[in-house]
Amino acid sequence: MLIRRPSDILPSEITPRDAYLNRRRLLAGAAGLALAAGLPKPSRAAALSAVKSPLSATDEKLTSREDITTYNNYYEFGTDKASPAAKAKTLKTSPWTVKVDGLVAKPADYALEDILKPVTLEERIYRMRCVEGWSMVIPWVGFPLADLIKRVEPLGSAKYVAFETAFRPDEMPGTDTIFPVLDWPYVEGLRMDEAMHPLTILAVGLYGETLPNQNGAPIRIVVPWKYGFKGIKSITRISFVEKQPETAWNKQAPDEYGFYANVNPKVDHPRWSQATERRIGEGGLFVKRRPTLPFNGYADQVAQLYAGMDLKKFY
Ligand SMILES: Nc1nc2c(c(=O)[nH]1)N[C@H]1C(S)=C(S)[C@@H](COP(=O)(O)O)O[C@H]1N2
Ligand SMILES: [Mo]
Repeated sequence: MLIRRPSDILPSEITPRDAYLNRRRLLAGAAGLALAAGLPKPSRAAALSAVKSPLSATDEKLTSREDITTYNNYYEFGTDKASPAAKAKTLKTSPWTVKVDGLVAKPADYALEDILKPVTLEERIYRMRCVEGWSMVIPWVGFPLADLIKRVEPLGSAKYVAFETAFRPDEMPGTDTIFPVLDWPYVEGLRMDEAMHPLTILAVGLYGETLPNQNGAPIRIVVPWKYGFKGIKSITRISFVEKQPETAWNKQAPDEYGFYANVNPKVDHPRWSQATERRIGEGGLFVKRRPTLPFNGYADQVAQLYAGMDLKKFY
């Protein structure tokens, strides 16, 4: 996206957030009227109440809601950036259960409502960096993954957490192809200490509302110091395991995508540099790329997790 599209210039970029949310409420009212008039009901997000987290990166301008929800990677709905927004509506996100299994004292199929019941939702504004070289600043709504992990009581033998996305060809047109792009279901994993880190969250919303399907509704991982592909969407299974689990991108191209996927400007992707990034929404041909920061700017909080590891080897 080298040329600034007119849709990049949105009220959300030029009005304070409260005014923006009020405008959305007015629009929601208008949708109600449309319903009363017998028009089809647009599928819409629900408001979430969340407390502001001190772990937010608050110094940077938020990426617009429009960009966050229309420039996506969600290969189950196609490989181009616009496909998920156009196609992900078919995913049925309610009812939703997450299977928790493996080396854990309380394995079960947990209904999403039960996962969320005891949780205090937080707004976490995070810098996000995709391995492709673009970045965004996203106001997520979620809660620490550690909260859920503690509740299900992993055994001492559990060293990693493995995640799986729903695999429903009927609802996911990008998976129903002759030559699969990825080996479905999409899978990811974290080392236990990464999963327990306070910055690692399960996100259920953004911009104060439930997640749009294209962003991984109803529940997805967000790990802000790692490349975006670790942020697995629409999770249906969380397994506690002893050995390092397989990950979707590592299986697809092991030389290009490692298990760790820590944002590292010094380790280039085999086909391009990782030294800089383009902030989505900062359009125009002549806008300078930003330098990419080690651990995406979260080094103070997370670098000690990797003390003594050769991060060129464990990329
Ligand atoms: N199930 C699933 N999860 C996924 C992906 C995907 O294709 N399928 N893409 C990943 C990649 S490469 C990125 S950059 C982020 C993008 O998240 P966003 O669209 O909410 O910004 O989702 C990640 N999670
Ligand atoms: Mo990505």
